Amino acid sequence: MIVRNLSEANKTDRKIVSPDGNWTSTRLLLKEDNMGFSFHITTINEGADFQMHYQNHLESVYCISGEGEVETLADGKKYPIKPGTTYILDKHDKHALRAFKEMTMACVFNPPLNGKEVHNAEGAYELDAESIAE
Ligand code: 9YT
Repeated sequence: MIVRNLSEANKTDRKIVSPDGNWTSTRLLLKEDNMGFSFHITTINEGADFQMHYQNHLESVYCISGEGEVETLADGKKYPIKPGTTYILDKHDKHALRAFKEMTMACVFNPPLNGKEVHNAEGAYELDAESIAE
C-alpha cells in the first residue's frame, strides 16, 4: 500500500505551479506508481479563465470547494461548478474553466501523468514516448 499526505507532498516537487498563473497541482499518485491513472489535488486560482484540450488524456474532475463554471467549447454549454460537482471529459472535450472563487479540485488522469507536465499551447499534456508506444 502507498500512503501520502497532501501537506507533505506540497513541500516536494510533486507540487507543480502552472507558468500561466491559473493553477497549482499536487500530484499525489503518478505513472511510476503503476496504478494506470494519476490523482491530483488542484487549486484553480480565483479569476482564472482558460482553455484546455486534453487530446491525449481522459480526465475526471471533482470540486471540493469554491465556485466556477466549465464550458464545452464545441456547443457553448456552460455548467456551474460548486462543491460536489463532477465533470468528466470522456470525449477529450475542448473546454474552458473559470473560477469565480478559488476552487479546489480532485483530478484523475488516464493515462497517468509522469508528474511534471504543464499545458502546451493547445491546453494539452504531451504523452511521453513510452506511453505512445503502449
Ligand atoms: C481541472 C484542471 O484540469 N486543471 C488543470 C490542472 C490539471 N487538473 C492537473 O494537472 O492536475
